[in-house]
Amino acid sequence: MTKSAKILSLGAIMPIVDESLDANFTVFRDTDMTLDEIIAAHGPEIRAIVTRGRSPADDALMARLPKLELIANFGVGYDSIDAAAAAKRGIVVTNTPDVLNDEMGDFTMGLLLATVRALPQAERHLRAGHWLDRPFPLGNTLRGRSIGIAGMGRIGRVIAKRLSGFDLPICYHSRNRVPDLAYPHYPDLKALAAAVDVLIVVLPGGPATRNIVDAEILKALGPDGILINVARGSVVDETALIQALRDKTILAAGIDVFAAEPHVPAELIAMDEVVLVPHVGTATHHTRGLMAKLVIDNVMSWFAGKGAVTPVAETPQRR
Ligand code: 8YV
Repeated sequence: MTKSAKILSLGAIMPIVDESLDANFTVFRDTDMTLDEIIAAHGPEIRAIVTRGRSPADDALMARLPKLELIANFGVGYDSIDAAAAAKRGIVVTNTPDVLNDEMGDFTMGLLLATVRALPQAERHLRAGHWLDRPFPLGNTLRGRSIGIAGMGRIGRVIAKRLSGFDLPICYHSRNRVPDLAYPHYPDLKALAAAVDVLIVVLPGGPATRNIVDAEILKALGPDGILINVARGSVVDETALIQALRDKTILAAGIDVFAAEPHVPAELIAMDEVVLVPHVGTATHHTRGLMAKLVIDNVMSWFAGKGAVTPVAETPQRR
């Protein structure tokens, strides 16, 4: 173990991660001093970045850290990290896959049901005392709907498994058909949107999927359509979504992730037919604890000379 290794920590992650890193390494945090100050004083010696993905770990940052070997991301989605640039520089990127799949499956069912059955709105009705005057109006149902999942990776599969208990037709979009999945596959996202009336988005973020759910996809989803986004805010064109909700091009939306978190467009906040939650898909003690452990395991294993535990596909090598 290289106890003296210097690590840059980007964003507040979890106390357990901080404690573990502090016990084993020299850690500089952008929550204590500015990134420029850290790099000016220690840039040439920093060997790892630990990040929660709020600020970019791009090629420009990597270029300023000549000894960088490892970028450990707290989260399965690593769209804030330029993994291709890391690969070119021989830097290994790790994420936290699998440990959050079930949590995301549970959460997505919750957001779906909350949105379709207007549970937050019903609760607001009760809390405001309106029940004393009038019943909560009849609303939408999941019955008779078909569900499309955009993105059939590890989380998509768990979502499909959960949904299979709902007795509704399921189909999915992904670049390639998943060989062991019997659900109808749509290589074209627009065709999937046109075929279903609930679209659950679980695609990875990044340039390849930026605004992929645009006005055209929402139009294809149609006036009875419900959009659920548990992926990344960048995947949905927020302006188009606001317009589609206003024009009743789609019926409703349940959104966990936003383009400029923690900022949420005022137009969405003003709309009663959307359910908005603050990127809480994995936000439980249980799952965030597992994610934290995996981040620590990656860093410890790396500096013990045993390689990364969960390197991402772009950087499979173990230096
Ligand atoms: C976390 C996530 O909210 O895993 C992901 O990709 O988006 C979430 O689990 C996030 O990584 C923590 O900042």
